Amino acid sequence: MSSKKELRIGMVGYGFMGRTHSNAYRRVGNFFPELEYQPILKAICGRNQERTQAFADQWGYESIETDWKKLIARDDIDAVDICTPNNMHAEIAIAAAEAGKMVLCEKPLARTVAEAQPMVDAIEKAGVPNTVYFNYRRLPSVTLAKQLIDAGKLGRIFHYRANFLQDWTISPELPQGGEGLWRLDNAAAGSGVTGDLLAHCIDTAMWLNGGIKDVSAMTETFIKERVHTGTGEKQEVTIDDACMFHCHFDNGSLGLFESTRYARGHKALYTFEINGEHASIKWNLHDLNRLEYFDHRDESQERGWRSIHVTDSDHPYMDKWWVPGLSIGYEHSFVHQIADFLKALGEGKPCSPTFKEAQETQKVCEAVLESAKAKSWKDTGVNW
Ligand code: SOE
Repeated sequence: MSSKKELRIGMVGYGFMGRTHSNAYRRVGNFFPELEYQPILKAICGRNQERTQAFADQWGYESIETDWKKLIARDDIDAVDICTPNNMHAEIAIAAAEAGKMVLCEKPLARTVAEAQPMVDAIEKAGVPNTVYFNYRRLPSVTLAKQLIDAGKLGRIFHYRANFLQDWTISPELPQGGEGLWRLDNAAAGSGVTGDLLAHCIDTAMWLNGGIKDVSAMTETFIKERVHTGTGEKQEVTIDDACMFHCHFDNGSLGLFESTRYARGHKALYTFEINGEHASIKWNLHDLNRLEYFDHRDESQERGWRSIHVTDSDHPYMDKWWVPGLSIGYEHSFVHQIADFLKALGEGKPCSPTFKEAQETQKVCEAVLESAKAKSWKDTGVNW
């Protein structure tokens, strides 16, 4: 019999994100044995009974629900994990918080700032532990970048550059809406690449380099009409297929961000580069165990970009995994997020990014979309 405290999870949604979160809950206890809490996969909730049961069998959930309200009403659920399309985040999160459940929500927090605000209010009123899955922060290479910046290695920061490039929506035959393709439907997603991909870049950027003050953006929708899976009819596409913006950070540095689903050849190329007075950092998701570092203070003849393989036991999180030199992957960022959530829970501390912090990212996304529409600079109102 384990001496650990149980954290009984009820998850809503079993798509791609349902798998990443479920995997993390299953792995975390094996690799972070010191944690006071052990997640228990109590229930998975989805509308289709057969497929929900199949998911439960595959991932080891004890039971299923087909109505999320019933899941939230259950006494044997401590934490609700939301993996649904974005348009359902608010209703579920608010109801879960009001029922006194902890809430872990997939990004982006909501479709708009207005939709996210009552979520933040409900969470704060209920005082329940919460977090939003901006998982890339938890890759050891990205956390190492944070440590180097916080230690002052870069000195004053001048530039922050980030891209998130994909190519999966180029075909005009691809419908919008429905399972898997709700990301193309503005009613379900709230936006296109801005909420789906740039939200990641913005979260990482503000975590590493502080608040974003104002933005100037442009967006494009390359395919103007697509068949909607719901109606079977061709309908206007209102998501942003591509978005570029530049910005000022509170610390005076300049930011440049680009995201698109039309960069042929790129599946999920998230990159960032930060240029400081003394040093620069480069990172890319396709080589996620590495961090590139250039330090101008090195001896001039030996000066150059170092490629740090972030797999040593003194690198962030890496003492938990294999032996030095052996890599980890994308899924580990989710394991680390759950580990950090459980650690914070044990210590009675918040786990960043909280709903309140994710609302700041939402504000930047909204300012970006408004700026593109108005063709003018917009203040974000961010308080980082
Ligand atoms: C979209 O293709 C997507 O799956 C995003 O929704 C995720 O947040 C991102 O991490 C990878 O790409």
